[in-house]
Amino acid sequence: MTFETITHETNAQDNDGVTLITLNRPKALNALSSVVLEELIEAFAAFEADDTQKCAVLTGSGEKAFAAGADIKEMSDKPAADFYLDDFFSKWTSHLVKATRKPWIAAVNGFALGGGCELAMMADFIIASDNAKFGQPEINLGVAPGMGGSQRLTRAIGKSKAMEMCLTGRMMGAEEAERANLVVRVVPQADLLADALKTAATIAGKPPMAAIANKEMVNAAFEMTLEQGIIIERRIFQILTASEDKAEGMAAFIEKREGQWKGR
Ligand code: DAK
Repeated sequence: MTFETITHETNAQDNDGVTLITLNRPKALNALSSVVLEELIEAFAAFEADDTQKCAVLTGSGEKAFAAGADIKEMSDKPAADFYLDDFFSKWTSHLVKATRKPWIAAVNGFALGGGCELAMMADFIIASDNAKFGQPEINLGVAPGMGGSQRLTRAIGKSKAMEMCLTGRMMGAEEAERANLVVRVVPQADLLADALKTAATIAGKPPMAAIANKEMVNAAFEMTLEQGIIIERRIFQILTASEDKAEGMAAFIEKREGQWKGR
């Protein structure tokens, strides 16, 4: 697929079922304009619809930024009524997250600020380069997070740190982000994409329906009580026991061979 502000590549390495989506406005530090928004939604819809693609990686082009936030130049003279009437950012906060049930990873290479941090947190998990910097600096512009940052950051790193970051606008470096559980791990910048693609390929090699189910279960932990979440987990587990991949997976284990997945 061809886009203006992002690139979209299926089977990023060796027909591996991994889609690579790259924010591609490096001169503007991959700022998230409304065109980027529309194109990302389209790219994620294509990923979801393509049965050959099992896991995606989202990253930023250039060495400086994953995304330095929503496009300030585009927003600067937009009337408040338009923000309200267009329900600005609703497409990001609800649409994009629900656009795919398949797993996807954010590979954060440099600044992930404002909407960039919020976009990364929409991923199933984040792998960061050693120069990554996360922040919600919207307060410096007289606004506040508008794509879920106050909620997802708080759930990820706890109230104290999230509150301090939102109120001061300070950036958090990669090591601190790992200590705070915002990211899975930190790798040298030169290794980031390879690490993320390899991780995605590992996931893409798992039984696809079980991957979707595992994602759904973990996400349920953020939406419901422990008791409700445990019921959801048990029900999904029980459904998976009826799948062809469960029969294949257990047979493959007993026969000491690799499983051949059908995704059903
Ligand atoms: N938007 C547009 N352009 C950006 C940008 C952004 N967010 N960030 C950087 N750029 C552009 C710069 O303008 C510059 O372009 P030229 O001047 O060369 O044309 C180019 O990228 C390189 O940036 P710098 O020259 O500034 O590079 P430095 O290395 O000196 O600094 C920086 C890097 C990341 C520290 C700095 O660029 C920076 O502070 N950027 C802004 C970071 C930021 O504030 N992000 C949050 C954006 S606000 C809501 C409405 C709005 C929002 C929320 C809710 N509601 C209605 C509900 C706000 C959301 C946001 O994300």
